[in-house]
Amino acid sequence: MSVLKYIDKVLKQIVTNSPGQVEFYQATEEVLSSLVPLLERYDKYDKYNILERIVIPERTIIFRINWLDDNGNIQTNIGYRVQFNSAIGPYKGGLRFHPTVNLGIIKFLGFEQIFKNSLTGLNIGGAKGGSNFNPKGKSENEIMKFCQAFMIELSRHIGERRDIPAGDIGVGKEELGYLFGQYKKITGRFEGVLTGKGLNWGGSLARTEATGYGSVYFAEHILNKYKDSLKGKVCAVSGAGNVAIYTIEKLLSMGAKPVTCSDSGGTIYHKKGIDLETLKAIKEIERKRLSEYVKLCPDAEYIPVSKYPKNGHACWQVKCDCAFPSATQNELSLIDAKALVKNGCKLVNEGANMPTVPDAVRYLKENKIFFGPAKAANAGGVATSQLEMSQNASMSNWSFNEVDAKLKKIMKNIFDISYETAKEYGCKDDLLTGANIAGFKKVADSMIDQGAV
Ligand code: NDP
Ligand code: 2IT
Repeated sequence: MSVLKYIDKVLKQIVTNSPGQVEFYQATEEVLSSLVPLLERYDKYDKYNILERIVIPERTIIFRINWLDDNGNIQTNIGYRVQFNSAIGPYKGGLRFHPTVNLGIIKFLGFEQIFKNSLTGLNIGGAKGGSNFNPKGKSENEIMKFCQAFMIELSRHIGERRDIPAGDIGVGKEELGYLFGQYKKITGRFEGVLTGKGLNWGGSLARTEATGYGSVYFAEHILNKYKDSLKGKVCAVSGAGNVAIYTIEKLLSMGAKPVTCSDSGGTIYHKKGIDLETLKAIKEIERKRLSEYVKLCPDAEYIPVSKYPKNGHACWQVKCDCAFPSATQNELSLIDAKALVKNGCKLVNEGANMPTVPDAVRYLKENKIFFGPAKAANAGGVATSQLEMSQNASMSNWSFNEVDAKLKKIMKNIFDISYETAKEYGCKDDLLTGANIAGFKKVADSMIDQGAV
């Protein structure tokens, strides 16, 4: 069978076997279609049927979560943990709490995580989990009750050598604290079963900053390769959560000027540069809406979602040199890509998972815009999670600078392997293809080594 027919057959099987999982189709199509040069060079992946095997999770756990709200009413949510692939290490990946969460979203994230984790060069397998629970508007007590109920079931499936969840959208320090406390209560074990933990109870310095910092390090490597740098660059950033805040922090420290950020209500455009302290105060301390920003910085502009262009996002309509989508999937559309190109943007670096729609990725490529693909660009978070696991296993604590130095080295290695692999397979400068091939090859070869399990 020709390579293209093989890929097409597997993509059709996915649609048949996983009805309605559109984000999962999008993620698998992107990865599988980029593997053509690899599959043409080696027939072993076809011989051992790797494509058909790698798109099916090793285990999918779906469970009911019942918890009592502040009025004593029973609330119900759905919980997921997709343990996708353990060929190169224990399952590893975050938990997302957001009302839009469904099986297709968790599977797309888990699938991406396999290759991202492989690219870090560390021994971690791929997984993702979460719930359709909406933390917005819930009291602290309700969030704790939900996390405890979620962990009652999840605790049966995880462990420091088995599956190590972490945060993602809607899951930060507080949620991880409640989850960890409940795991310890149920199992009686104080172990590195979660990452992103509080610093007093086994967390690693620099894990909070790692995804955003790593994303900026990756963008700098791209620009350096072409004799440029972030210094003095005007940057559009979306999101106002963990990844966006620490992307903005690092951009500022590298002499760039981030001018936008956003939440689900709207976008801030601050032409003279985002005020990091104000952003942190609103989002990390007071946990309020981003619209508050203009009260404290009246020279900034707030664009509510109702004023966004049709099928577009306000963050990508501004004049900028670099764009850092750092909120959620499919947040940068073809219309946005066109606006970015028109306004002179030279680089799109994905801090979020799969933020750029496929048409927009194609358009950016046709227009020779540098592109940092999510799997590579945002891998600093999970890589630093593994550094947290290392510290937990050896009962040691590394300094911020030690962890940051390791993170920098890992991001450099990820850039190099993505760049070199693209070149080796005849797709020079196409970091998306390079990252996909490099990430896939290590996992697929390991699956072959380990036989039909
Ligand atoms: P947070 O929950 O800290 O922040 C998410 C931000 O994105 C918020 O500002 C939120 O706005 C906004 N957002 C989320 N969903 C939507 C939506 N549907 N529409 C508009 N805005 C939305 O999450 P993180 O910063 O941790 O995650 C951001 C992205 O980065 C995600 O794609 C995640 O998968 C990815 N990522 C995260 C890593 C990590 O270590 N945390 C590692 C690698 C990737 P609002 O508050 O209004 O909902
Ligand atoms: O998408 C991601 O890489 C994360 N949410 C972080 C996962 C982790 O295990 O740190």
